[in-house]
Amino acid sequence: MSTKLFDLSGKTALITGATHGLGMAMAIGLGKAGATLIINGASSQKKLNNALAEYKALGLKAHAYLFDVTDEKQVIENIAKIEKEVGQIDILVNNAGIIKRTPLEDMEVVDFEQVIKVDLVSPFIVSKHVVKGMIARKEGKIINICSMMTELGRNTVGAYAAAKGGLKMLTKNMATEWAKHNIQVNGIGPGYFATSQTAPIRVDGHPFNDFIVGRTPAGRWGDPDDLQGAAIFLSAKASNFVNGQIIYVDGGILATIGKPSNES
Ligand code: GCO
Repeated sequence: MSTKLFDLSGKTALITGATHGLGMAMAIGLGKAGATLIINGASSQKKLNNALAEYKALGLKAHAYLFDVTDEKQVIENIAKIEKEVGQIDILVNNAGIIKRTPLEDMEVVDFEQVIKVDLVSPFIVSKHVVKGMIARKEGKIINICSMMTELGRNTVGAYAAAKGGLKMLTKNMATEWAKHNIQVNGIGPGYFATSQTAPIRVDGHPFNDFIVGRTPAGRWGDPDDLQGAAIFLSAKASNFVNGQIIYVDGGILATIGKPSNES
C-alpha cells in the first residue's frame, strides 16, 4: 500500500494555539509527517518564540505568527502575511481554545461569551479566511478540535460544552458547504489528556483524577502524542473521502457507560 497516503511532504499546516499542549503535540506529528508548520499563539511573543525554538530543535520546518484568532482584522492580516511569506495553507487545525470552570448559575455572561468566542467563533473566523485559498485551489483540509464535551455534559464546564457541541455542527456544516471544492472538514475529539488545561484536576488524589482513570477503559490519561495519528490521517490523502466526521481519541470513554469502582 502506498505510504504516500499519510505523507504530508510539500504541504503547509497552520495550527492555532500551538505553543504548548495538544496543539503542539499535533503540530509535531504533522511536522514529522513532512508538513511545513505555521504555529500560532496569542499570549506573548516570548512564549511563541520559545515554542518555535522547540519545533526547530526537533528538526521541523516551522514558522510562528502571533495573532488573536478571535480578532477578524488580525486574522485577515496574518493569513495574508503567511500566504505571502510562507505560502499557501493546505491544512488548518483549529485548536486554540480556553475553558472556564464555573457553575452555570454563577457564571458571568462576559465569561460565557468569551469561551464561546474563542472556542466556537474563532474556528469560524480563521476557517472563513483560510478556506478562500483552498476553494481557489480546489483542495484543503480543516480539522476542528472538539472535546468529550462535544457529546457529554459535566459540572462547571457548561460554556465550554456549548462551544464544543456547536463546533461539532459547525464542522458538519463546513463539510457540507466545502466538500464540493475537494475540501475535507473533520474534527478530533480528545478525551482526557495530561496537559496544562487539565493539570488542576489531574493532581494525584484529586477525586476527578481517580474518576477519569476509572471512567476511561484504557485506564489512563491520554498522552498528547496519542493525538498525532488522527491529526496526520485527517490532514493526509488517506482521508480524502472523509467529511464531517469527529474522530474521538478518548481511550474508550464514549464507548461505555462506565463501571462500578469495585469492578476491575
Ligand atoms: C474538564 C477538562 C475537559 C478536557 C477535554 C475533554 O474540565 O472537563 O478540561 O474539558 O480538557 O476537553 O475532552
